[in-house]
Amino acid sequence: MPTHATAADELAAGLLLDTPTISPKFLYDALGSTLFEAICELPEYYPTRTEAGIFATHGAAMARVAGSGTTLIDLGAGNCAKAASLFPLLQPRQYVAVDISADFVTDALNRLQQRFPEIGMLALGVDFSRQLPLPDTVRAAQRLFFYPGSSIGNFAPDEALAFLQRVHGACGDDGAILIGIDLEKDHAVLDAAYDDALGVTGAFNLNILRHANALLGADFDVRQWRHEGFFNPAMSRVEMHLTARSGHTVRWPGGSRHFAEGERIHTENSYKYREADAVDLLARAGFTDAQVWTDPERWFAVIYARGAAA
Ligand code: AVJ
Repeated sequence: MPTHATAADELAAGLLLDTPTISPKFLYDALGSTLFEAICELPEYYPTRTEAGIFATHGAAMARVAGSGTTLIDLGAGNCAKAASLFPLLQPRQYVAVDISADFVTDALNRLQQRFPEIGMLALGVDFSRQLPLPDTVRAAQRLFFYPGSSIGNFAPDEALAFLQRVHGACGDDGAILIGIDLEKDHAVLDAAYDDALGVTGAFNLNILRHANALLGADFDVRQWRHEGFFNPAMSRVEMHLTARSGHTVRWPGGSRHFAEGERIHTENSYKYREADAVDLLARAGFTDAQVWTDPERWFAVIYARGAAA
């Protein structure tokens, strides 16, 4: 997408593809972000609590290899809670919260600054999935890029590599990455995590249509659509789709599309890695000396890797 394309242009272009598509970034309007927080509370959605368990068990070991006084750069900081829970162990010198929505982050950061007055704090509102422009106010020394939650899973593997190469480029000689990556596992566990009994993930997925209505002026009727979320083993990814319950036409200013009964809109991929493939991906991006921490079931990995050999 050219950078001047508006959200409306991007949505319309996606809906007119042979495989109609809406980017997962449109899942996160205000309601969508709240629904995602609810997903993280579901018994079926293991990633958030499994990763939190790994930080709780191995956070001190991570802090030892990272060293104190880092420039902690949080990619997709949101409410800054994950990074903040590591402050007492990591003792960063500066905390840089990067998120698409600068407003949201700024509020969270102001509250955090009261609790940790000794840490320099900076909020940056950028879509870092496209580029990673860091202003001079971000310290160059000891950069530690923090990318938890398996957000990397939304990228296809080639995009993930390009993204990690960009992060590596911003690392300098003494920089590093601390990344959370969801691992391949029993398919039934994956299916349940993305198609939960309460239907919260379904509501989260369907809400993308309300967001598209708001941004594009489309007339999606949520009741005409059904959620699907399942693991695709051939692609090693969970896919989310919305499936038309009956044939109908969706209209928006300047366009329309007819959907046949059963036709799908692809809304998300969430790639799952084998531990060795995750380490290999980091190595191909230029990182070295990877250290991996996992949970007892090996469902999720937190990996620390250096920008250059120590
Ligand atoms: C925020 C992209 C890591 O892929 O598990 C949760 C989003 N989608 N349930 C994920 C999501 C459906 C989540 N990420």
